[in-house]
Amino acid sequence: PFLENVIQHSQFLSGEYDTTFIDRSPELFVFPKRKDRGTKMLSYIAQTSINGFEGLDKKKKPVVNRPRMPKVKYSEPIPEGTKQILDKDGPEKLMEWVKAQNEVLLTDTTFRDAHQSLLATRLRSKDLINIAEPTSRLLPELFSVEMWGGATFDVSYRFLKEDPWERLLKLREKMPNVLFQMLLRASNAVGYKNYPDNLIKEFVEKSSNAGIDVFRIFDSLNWVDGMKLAIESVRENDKVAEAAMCYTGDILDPSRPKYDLNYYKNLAKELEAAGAHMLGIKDMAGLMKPEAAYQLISTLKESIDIPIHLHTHDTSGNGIFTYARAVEAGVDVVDVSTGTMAGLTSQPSANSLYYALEGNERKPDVNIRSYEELGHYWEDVRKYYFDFESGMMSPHSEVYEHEMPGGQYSNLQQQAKAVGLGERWDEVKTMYRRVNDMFGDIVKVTPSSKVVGDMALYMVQNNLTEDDVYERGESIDFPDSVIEFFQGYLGQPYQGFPQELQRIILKGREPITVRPGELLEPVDFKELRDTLFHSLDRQVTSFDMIAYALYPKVFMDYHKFYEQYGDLSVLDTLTFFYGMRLGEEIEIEIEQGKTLIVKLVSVGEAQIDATRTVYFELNGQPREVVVKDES
Ligand code: 3PY
Ligand code: ZN
Repeated sequence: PFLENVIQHSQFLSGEYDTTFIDRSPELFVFPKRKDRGTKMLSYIAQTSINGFEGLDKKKKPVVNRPRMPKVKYSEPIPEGTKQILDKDGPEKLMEWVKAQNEVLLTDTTFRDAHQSLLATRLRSKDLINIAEPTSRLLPELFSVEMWGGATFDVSYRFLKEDPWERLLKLREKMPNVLFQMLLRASNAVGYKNYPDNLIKEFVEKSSNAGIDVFRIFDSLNWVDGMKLAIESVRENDKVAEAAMCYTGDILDPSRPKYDLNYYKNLAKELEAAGAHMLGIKDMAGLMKPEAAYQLISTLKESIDIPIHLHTHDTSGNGIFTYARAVEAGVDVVDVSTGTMAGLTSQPSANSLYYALEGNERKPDVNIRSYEELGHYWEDVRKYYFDFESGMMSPHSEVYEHEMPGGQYSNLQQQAKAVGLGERWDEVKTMYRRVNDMFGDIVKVTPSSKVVGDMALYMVQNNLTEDDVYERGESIDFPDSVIEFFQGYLGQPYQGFPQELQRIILKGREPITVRPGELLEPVDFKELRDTLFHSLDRQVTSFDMIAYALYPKVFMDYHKFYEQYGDLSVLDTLTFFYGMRLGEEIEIEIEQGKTLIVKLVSVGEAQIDATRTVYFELNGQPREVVVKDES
């Protein structure tokens, strides 16, 4: 293609070119990509069939039936929903509408937090997109669907080799009626550290344009100064700013006075004054006991005017009871998940809440049959992801002791196993709480929860006690995340850092007390576009630029993978994770109306250089791929 391009160029043909020709005509040197999607796909399948999927133990491909699909009349128009209210009347009017509803409204988290908390965030776009339109037709009464943000963004690139922006655009197309909600870690965006202000603004603007309506904004230390920029950016885009306070401690426990009812009341007022359209209460670990929910929501209802949206995790098994009491106290919206993706570290079940509120005038206005039918789909799809289940089998009331967020539990457990502490997991959980107390009892949610987790692992691994840290701290190399936290790079904790420990950990480094965003250089998007244009060798989108600015290595690794194997989002989930069985035939719709039929015919013996030839049929034609057997 290169020669074709250049040779046909009239100037080239006329022989009048000089050495500046390339500089003046760069468009000729952007080569159209070869359309060898079949070959790339076969290489991926061969590689995965022989060597397994990175991070998963290699095992036989499970046999799972096709997921049951709900019956839906596709010929009818999609019913209107909350999205139409926002688009027509704006966020303030939408909030008035919310307050005027008598029934408690629901946010469905199945597309985000449920799988982040149960299945290590591994749900692939394909399995979400397949059920998007049925969901929008069957549950048009939802307040919102939480389907983006939190860990889904980087896990998409890092592990699933998918573009999260494409997920958002495709879901939006299929679900035009219900508000789309995302979790935004304020100045940490969808990452694990503070980013420059102009990157946060750009992220909010582009995600608004791509389809996000409600931004749940939280700071991992409940530091309002760290949230204002994100709140303002959302307001500038005429979207809903749901500023959230993270619930930690126990307002019912007089021995834990740091985070008492007054603390939350003042924080809620501050967030309202900072421009929140709606108050989120983010109970990320599921610590809010039923009576605490009643007292907190009742107090807030008297203290602020904006609607209140409650989020919890069902780890303790008390989630429905907590919601029932919150409903009694007047909460406006609660977060639930489809029954078959609910419970344990996920959200409480929508179905259970519906029945729990039978006879109550605030029972949610949803069609329970719809929820049951959608639940069949999820029950079946969940089987694809069995290897990512955390192994938690029953409610864990010990969450009230360790206070670990639902989304962190299985993650930290994996990290513990990876450093050889699998057998000492109970000790890690206990240490997590002890570290929290050493740190002055802090809010623990991404990324502050990661700092506590890193320190707990480090202390267990090195058999350190609190006394060791205070007595021998000068000679201890603390984890980087812990040092950065005590430097103030995640912001300022409520009532400050414990000074003695800060001194020991920083070893002479100066902590900052201002907003980290004030000190960070703005991202130079123009320069970034040029850099990316040269390394991607294709048009650069704003989405690529944001992703690269957030995590350069993760994005470039994703890009390299894409170049090597093509668009894998079209592959079915079991083949993506496990490859193919001998003799198996699959269909891959690589674009609408264009399907590859792939059969795995046989696998050759390993050669001296450990390579094997994998024999396929691609649309009936024999094809071979050589891969190295890494076993
Ligand atoms: C996230 O930030 O990903 C969370 O879900 C925190 O609870
Ligand atoms: Zn959550």
